[in-house]
Amino acid sequence: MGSPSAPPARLGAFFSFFLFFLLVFLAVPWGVDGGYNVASVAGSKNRLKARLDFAGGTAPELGPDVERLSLTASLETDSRLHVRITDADHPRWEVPQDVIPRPTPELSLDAPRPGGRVLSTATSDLTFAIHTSPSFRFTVSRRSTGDVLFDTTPDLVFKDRYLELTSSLPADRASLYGLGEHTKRTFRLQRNDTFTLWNSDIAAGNVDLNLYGSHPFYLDVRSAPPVGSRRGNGAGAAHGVLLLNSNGMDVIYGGSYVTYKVIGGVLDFYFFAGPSPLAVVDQYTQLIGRPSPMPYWSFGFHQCRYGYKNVADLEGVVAGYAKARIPLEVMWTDIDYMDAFKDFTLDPVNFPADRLRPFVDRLHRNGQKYVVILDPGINVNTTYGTFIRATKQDIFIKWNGSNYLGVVWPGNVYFPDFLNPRAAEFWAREIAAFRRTIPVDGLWVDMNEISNFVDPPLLNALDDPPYRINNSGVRRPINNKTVPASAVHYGGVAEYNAHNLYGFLEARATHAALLRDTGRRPFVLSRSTFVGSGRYTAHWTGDNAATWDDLRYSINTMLNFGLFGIPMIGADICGFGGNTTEELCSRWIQLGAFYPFSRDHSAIGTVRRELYLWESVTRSARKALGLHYRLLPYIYTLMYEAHTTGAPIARPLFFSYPGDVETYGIDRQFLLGRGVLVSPVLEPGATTVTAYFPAGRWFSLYYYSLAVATKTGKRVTLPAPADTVNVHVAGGNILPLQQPALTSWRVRQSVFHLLVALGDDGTAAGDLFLDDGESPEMVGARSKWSQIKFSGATENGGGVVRVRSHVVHDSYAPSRTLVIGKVVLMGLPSPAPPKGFAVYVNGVQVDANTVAGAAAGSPKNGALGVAHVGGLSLAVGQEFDLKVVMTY
Ligand code: MIG
Repeated sequence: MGSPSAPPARLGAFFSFFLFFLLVFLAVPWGVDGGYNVASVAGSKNRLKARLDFAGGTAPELGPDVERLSLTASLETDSRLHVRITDADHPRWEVPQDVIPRPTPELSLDAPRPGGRVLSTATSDLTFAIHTSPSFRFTVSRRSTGDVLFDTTPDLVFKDRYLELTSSLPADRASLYGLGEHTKRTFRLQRNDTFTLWNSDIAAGNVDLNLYGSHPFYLDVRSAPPVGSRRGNGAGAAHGVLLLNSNGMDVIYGGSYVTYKVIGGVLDFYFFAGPSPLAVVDQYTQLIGRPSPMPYWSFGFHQCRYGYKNVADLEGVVAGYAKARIPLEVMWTDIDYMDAFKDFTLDPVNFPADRLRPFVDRLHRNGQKYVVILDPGINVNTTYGTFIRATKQDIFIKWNGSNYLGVVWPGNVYFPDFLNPRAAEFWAREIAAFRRTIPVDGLWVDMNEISNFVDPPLLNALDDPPYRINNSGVRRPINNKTVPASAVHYGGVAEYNAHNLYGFLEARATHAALLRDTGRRPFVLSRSTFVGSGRYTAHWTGDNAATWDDLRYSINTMLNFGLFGIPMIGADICGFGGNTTEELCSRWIQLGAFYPFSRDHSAIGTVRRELYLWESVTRSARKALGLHYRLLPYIYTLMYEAHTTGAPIARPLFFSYPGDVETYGIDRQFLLGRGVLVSPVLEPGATTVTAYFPAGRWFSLYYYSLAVATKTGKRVTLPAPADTVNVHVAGGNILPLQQPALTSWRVRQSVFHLLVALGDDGTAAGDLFLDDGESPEMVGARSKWSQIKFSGATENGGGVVRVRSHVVHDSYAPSRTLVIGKVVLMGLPSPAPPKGFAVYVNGVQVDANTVAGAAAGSPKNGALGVAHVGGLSLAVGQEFDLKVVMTY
């Protein structure tokens, strides 16, 4: 190679070789050189402790290096590895135990014994190893495949206000998701994506900026086993990585590496073994807390607007929905209802109690709900009761010796310090008192990043740390448009450390307040969130714009919050900012009807966008929401799954098809649960949609007919007329459905249908969870619920289909009076495939008794048969064995 006689091809090869190194050189994150040496290691097979000594050589402008570090690593469960690196000699800020309770390394490492530098047990798929050359670094590997999942570089930096750690990634095999909150153009991370985490009131219409919440968690799916891997096909193995840290940070994803640059706290990593994506979120939410159950009604459709003028305006909107026969479950009111934007007050002219209260009572009589907004800032005003009580309780955030004075909608405000237990108590009392006047069903907590209309001055070093995170994309000071980092919370905690926790803490206090006052399951919607917020709150994506781009990006954010353990998530339907158009709004409700949290909302001064305002939008809304309401029992069952296992309600395709690498980049479609695929139109002027269908059979949920059958997965262009969104169910699933109605309360009383979509193997399965939808706990000692498992299978080469129900739990009494009136069988095998065939139901038995009057109807021709078995009356809470005999 390189000899003078080398042919040009080899010269070319030489140059590509050279170019390769040049690229590698350019791709390596040249951060701050640092490093530590391993001074000692002690431990056992599943826990170890190491001491690291500073080896020298880092940027002095970022402050002095911490001389001695302490590392603890522990296999806390069979699927969770915890690695924590902190100052060996001085305590540092960490996410409080009270925020995320977790086993402390001290507790789990009582008696370290001398041992190796490796953690590995027979039952854990994760292994951990400390390496000492050229200096300290560590790796996390998957034992079953030998795949290295996390592989730190030796240039660890640990200063008081600057921590830096990089892990290499196999660029060709790793697909990463998560890290937020940011509006992203794609769901899968792109090389050179950077994520600044610093909660900020920045409109969601901006891509790639730090928004309202902080979630330093990613999920990594590896597409193929590493070269030379010890065991079979590792394709689709997923793991999760959390950096449990509430300080500001930049996370840089370079394709072949991920770098964390953090301005405080400790390096507290958790690794979740998966290997399925569902297992990762299960393991993740086991640590950070399971998603709170949401009331049944919150899965209905919500209408809001910033700028409703008065109670008559609200009444007109409710009437508009009723007249158009579009479901409306929840009416909302933004800050307009308040007297001069003061929390817990009513505008005496436009929203007086004697007008608003009867309005809310009427909603309630009609089975509808009412939610209002609260902002954290309490107006500084000595004639305002809430302010007087808060002042007496002394619960505000402090700064420079007195309450920190900010400016938000009401003018001058102080902010309750929700780290102070007295603040939560104050909040609960104000909410309870307000509910005596207006019995709201839920609360919406906005502006809790905290948003501030003024920029506080820089008081001390905390306000201007040596490393500037990329706040707002321009490295603007962390103090801008929020409470100063030098502000002080209860217990002397600096805002610098606790900033990202404020929304979490306010949502927690609001959740507790509602629970205490109502005794029912709270509904809280919070703009700002942190790791674990799903325990208390739903989330919406914030101030998007009425653009086709934002319509599309809403899927990415929705899927991300599913990973973050906040499955109740949606974007402002029809777009918040700017003027929407009829077509955009029509397509938006077609997608938004399938957001777990489905709310139309818009900004003051923009065109109104209630769904009944246009004929075409009305048609779309009726059709999409009609299907959504039929799916309510299925969706609510997904809430149960989310609450008990962390499974997102809206999921990326790879959650069900992790072995299909084609699904890894799909973010224009998503799944509800395991097998309902939503493929919305996301472009203007389109009358078709090109959608990817993973291997299997897919049936239209509108036509109950086979739409796509594929052995390998394929892209299909489907008609998408103006009023229609494509929604399909995968073979293998059984969906419990009810009848559409204008409120969920009416849906709940209607007859069930079971939709049995048989898979290629002739079987199907599905679940149903039922309770009253509003008891505080979904499952627990005091709650009553029913859980039923359905299974379907063909017998006799398709001549018989058996559908069985297995009652796992049945303490929710109405499940005995609710009945399944109809079973639809889809995917009946064809004896003569190319020609098509007709199928007739010949007899129906329940538990071996022939059912008189069970009518068989509408056989269909086609490659796979469909049969409707009506006239049934199968009690939901009782086991049955339904046998349908077919002739062809
Ligand atoms: O400064 O309450 O994201 O949904 O309509 C704006 C008025 C304050 C921001 C929220 C938006 C809400 C608006 N709020």
